[in-house]
Formats: sequence, structure tokens, C-alpha cells
Amino acid sequence: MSDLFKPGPEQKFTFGLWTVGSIGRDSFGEPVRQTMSPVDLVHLLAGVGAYGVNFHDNDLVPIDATSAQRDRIVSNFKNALAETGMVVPMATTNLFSDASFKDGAFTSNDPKVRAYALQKTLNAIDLGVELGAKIHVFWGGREGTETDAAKDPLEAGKRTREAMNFLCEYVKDNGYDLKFALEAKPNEPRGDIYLPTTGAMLGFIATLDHPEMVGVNPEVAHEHMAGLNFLHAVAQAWDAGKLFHIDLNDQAFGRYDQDFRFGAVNIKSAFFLVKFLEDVGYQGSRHFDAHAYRTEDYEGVKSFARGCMRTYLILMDKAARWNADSEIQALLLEINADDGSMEAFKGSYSTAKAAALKEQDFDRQSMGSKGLAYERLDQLTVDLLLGTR
Ligand code: GCO
Ligand code: MN
Ligand code: MN
Repeated sequence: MSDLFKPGPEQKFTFGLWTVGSIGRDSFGEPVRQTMSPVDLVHLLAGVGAYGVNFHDNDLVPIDATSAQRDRIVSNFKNALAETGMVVPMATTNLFSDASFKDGAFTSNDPKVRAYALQKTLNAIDLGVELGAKIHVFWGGREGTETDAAKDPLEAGKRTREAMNFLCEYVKDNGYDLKFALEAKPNEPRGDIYLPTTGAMLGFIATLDHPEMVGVNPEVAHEHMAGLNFLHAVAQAWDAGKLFHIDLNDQAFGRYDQDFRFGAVNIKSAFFLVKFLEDVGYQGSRHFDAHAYRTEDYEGVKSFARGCMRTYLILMDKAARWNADSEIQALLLEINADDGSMEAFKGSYSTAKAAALKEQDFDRQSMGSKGLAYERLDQLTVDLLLGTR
């Protein structure tokens, strides 16, 4: 593989322990790969050139570990990080695997489950912070319903808000340098999950006591499952100053949560996403929340991880070419041409401006009949992506 597409620390490419560590169990089949220890996974990731590793509390420390076991595991993990130079930018809490969370964690109807979920998150926050994490992700996999007879959606929203407010105060109380990133998903494993899209999360964040501490962690696959345009969700989050983290992977529309290698399905949407992140100067982790096909052994897992980063880097190069392409740029100038004749109507409102606008004649015929050349522009993009340009 050519050096041009060699990952470096500046891209902040990260993977979850649960991603390269996936043993390929699914609802229909048993594991196809041996479990690898967190320490070995750190070495695997360092070997393929990743920058960092993220984890759920129980990816690292089993849920029933004693505190002595916890301390030993954490110390071994720290040694592996030190040996490899890998960092932990993000941590998260597993609030979905244990049977106690079968009806949700923060939204469970059982106050004991809600309290346990809070306790588990406090410990996961401590663990993440101890290992250097600056972001804590919340993915409410079980926060939903199969039947709306079971849970009141207003109550569920209030419970989630109360939990997030409590956790923000905990972070402040402890003086942690930590922000939260909320990750939406429309369904799976629940029939329906609350706050199903990034847009819904953004609306919810504005209702919190400390909205400045909370942003989003949009995931390609999750917006695609909802049939939405991922780039548009990311752009809205960026515009709101809320793009704290991102989960990169791929997914065919209308399918189950596939979590495929980045760029494995929708090259064109992946391209516009990479171009956006690079154009705006996104500085957060580029986290791959995906896993290797179930057909793979650990060599295949390495190919998967290298492939995620390589595709990102290739698309970065394509984005730079797109921005430097004189024909594409000339078309863009044409598309966005402005003869200055509408200057008087731009900007903020005034009574005089509104009155003048009402008097203005518009040539609807010429506006409506002008061809926009988007076909040519799109084909130039396709040519560039396919390497014929
Ligand atoms: C999924 C989710 C998770 C979360 C992870 C971190 O669909 O399984 O994307 O992988 O990202 O739990 O919070
Ligand atoms: Mn996912
Ligand atoms: Mn995710």
C-alpha cells in the first residue's frame, strides 16, 4: 500500500475495543473468532496505525469484577497504552447488555434500574477519565419500547433529562475535563429507540441544565437506517457547535444495523462527508464504529481496520482534488453567481427593506427556465471518484 495513504496521529483515527474485538456473534450465529484481550487489541490497533482506542466500561472491566481485579486490568491496559503510544479519547457506558437493562437504563420504569444505571455511569466516567478520555458517549440502545403501552414517552424524556443533568453536575463537582456526546439510533435492538435522530438529540440538548457540556456523536449507519442524509445531520450538528465526536462506518439503506467498514457501501456519501469534515476543520476523533465481516479471521480484522483508515485518506485526497479542480470550481462559481442586483434585500429585516421587496418585479420565467448544470457537476464528481479524472 502506498505511503500517501498512511494514517498519522493528525487524523485521530480511533476504534472501539468492541469493534476490532467483535467476535462475530449475531442473533443467528455463534462467535467465529476467539476473544482477544483488551491489551492484545491495543497492540493490534497500534500495529495497523490507529491513533487511539475507545471502550465501554465492560469491554475493559467485566461487569462483575472485584475492585482488585479492576485495578489490575486497568494497570495492564495503561502499560499497553504506554508501550504503544495509543491514547483513549473517548469512553462510554454499556447500558444495554445486562438483563437488568432489558427495558432501558435511564428510561426504565423501575427506579432501581434507573439508579443502578446512574451508578454504573458514574463509575464508567471515573474509569474513562482515569485513562484520559475527554468525551463520554451515551448510546441508549435499550431506551425505547416495543409497545407504547409500556412506557410514557414524556416520562421517558423527563427521566433522560434528569439523568443527564445529574451526570453533568457530577462532572463539574469532580472538576473533570469531560464533555458528553449523545448518539442517536432509530431502532435496534429496541423496536423503537427514543430520540431517534441526531436532529432529535440536538433539540433535546437545548432542554438540559448545562447544554454547553453536551454535544452529539452522529453515526453514519444510524442516520442511514432512518433513510436520512448523514451529511446534513453532521452539518447541522457542526453549525450548532455540537459535533463533539463522530462514528464512521457504512450501511445500506433499509437494512439492519450493518456497521460495515467505512466507505464499504456508499462511496459518494462517504466522499461528501470526508470533504465536509476536512473543509470545516473538524478536530475531534475520527472514530470507526464498525466491525469486520463475520467471514473474517484476525488477519481480516486488520484488513478491515486498515481499510477504514485508507478509504478515509483516499477520500481526503479526492476532496483536495475536487477543491482544486478548475472545471468543478468554475461550475461552482457559475452556480453561485451573484450580479449584485439583490443587495438591497439581503441581511436583517427593516420595514423599508420589506416594503421595497414587495415592490420588486421578478422574472419568474427566466429564473425557472435556467439550467443549473448539476448533472455535469455530479458527473465530474463521479469521474473524479472513479479515478478517470
Ligand atoms: C450500535 C452503536 C454502538 C455505540 C456504542 C458506543 O449501534 O451498536 O453504534 O456501537 O456507538 O455503544 O456508545
Ligand atoms: Mn451502530
Ligand atoms: Mn455507534
